[in-house]
Amino acid sequence: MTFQQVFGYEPTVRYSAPGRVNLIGEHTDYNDGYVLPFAIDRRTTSDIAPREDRVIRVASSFDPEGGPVSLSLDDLDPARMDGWSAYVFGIAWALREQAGVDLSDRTGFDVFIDSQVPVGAGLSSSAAIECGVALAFSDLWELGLDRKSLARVGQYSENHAVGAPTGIMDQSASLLGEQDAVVFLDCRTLDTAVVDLALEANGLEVLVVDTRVEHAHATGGYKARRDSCEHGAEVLGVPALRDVTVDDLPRAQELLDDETFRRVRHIVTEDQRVLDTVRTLREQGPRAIGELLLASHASMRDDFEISVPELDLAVSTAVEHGAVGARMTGGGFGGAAIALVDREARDRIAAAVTAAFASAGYREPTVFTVHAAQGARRDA
Ligand code: GAF
Repeated sequence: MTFQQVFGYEPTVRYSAPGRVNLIGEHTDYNDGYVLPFAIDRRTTSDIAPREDRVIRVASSFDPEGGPVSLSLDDLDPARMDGWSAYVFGIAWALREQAGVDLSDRTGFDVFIDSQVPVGAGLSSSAAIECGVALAFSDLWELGLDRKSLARVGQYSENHAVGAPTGIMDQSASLLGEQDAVVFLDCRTLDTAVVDLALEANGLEVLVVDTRVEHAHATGGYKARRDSCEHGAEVLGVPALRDVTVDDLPRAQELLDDETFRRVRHIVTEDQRVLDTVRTLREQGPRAIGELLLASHASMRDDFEISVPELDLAVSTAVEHGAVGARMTGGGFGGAAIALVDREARDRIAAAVTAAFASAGYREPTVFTVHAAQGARRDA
């Protein structure tokens, strides 16, 4: 399906934004910590044409109902948004609520979304929609918002219109990503540095194993982890777990119950692993980060308890067959793992993971490579 087929005329602009893979730094974003994601070469496009009235109409290639769904700028309210269209309407609403944009004399748009980012795989298909739409609305309404402000708008929409209590990593990666580089983000200040990944020069690739175990962050475990972290910070008397260091952990263990302590230990050690990964990438290159990736996975499996057997199997099989390192990526409870592999070992490792899933009786995973790509942009 296309914009033309749904709306009966041609769009005037096309924007696109990528999904993301997080190299390391999981669940640290809402703890004011550090993350190291990159935007991937799988994008979501938004074909758009301005309208003369105040209506926004949205349709997508993945909507089984076919659409379009309409909402007037006069009726923007999360209570009136549901399903995937909330990712689009929510951006207009968040521009008003979070960024303070006056929408009272604006006109609407027809929007058609098409996604190459697999939905539910933990690769931020939601941020890819939000960020392309946020950049487009900001440009078309001539708001002049910078990309960090748009990331905050996207996160606000995700939190309050979609209802998922996520941090700011995914929107930042989708908006700030650059080719062949990772985005080192301090989630407290939103200071960023682009760090060279240099995979090609080192003969390496990133393999994604989508376990096809679907996760959802609007419910369940994600929020429970966030609550534990907030509880831990409160008992330790700090604004956020970012303010706890590895040296503080023995004292934290005395003050916290066992489960909260393990959640806290994951965040504190993961923040340190992000800093160590940035330093290692800069000083030694990507071949030297394998142990850090593995330690991150172990911490998510044992302390934060957000892995699933399929992710553990993907990681252990990739490493047994020669991956430099591997870990689950994203929020957990399903989704995808990444493996850093030699280019020539890629097909062998992918086949080994697929075979291990078959032997274990798991659903066949989808395995593919990703490259670090440019963030949201106008394409046409
Ligand atoms: C999801 C969230 F959207 C991010 O904000 C982040 O917390 C991540 O899970 C875990 O690192 O992708």
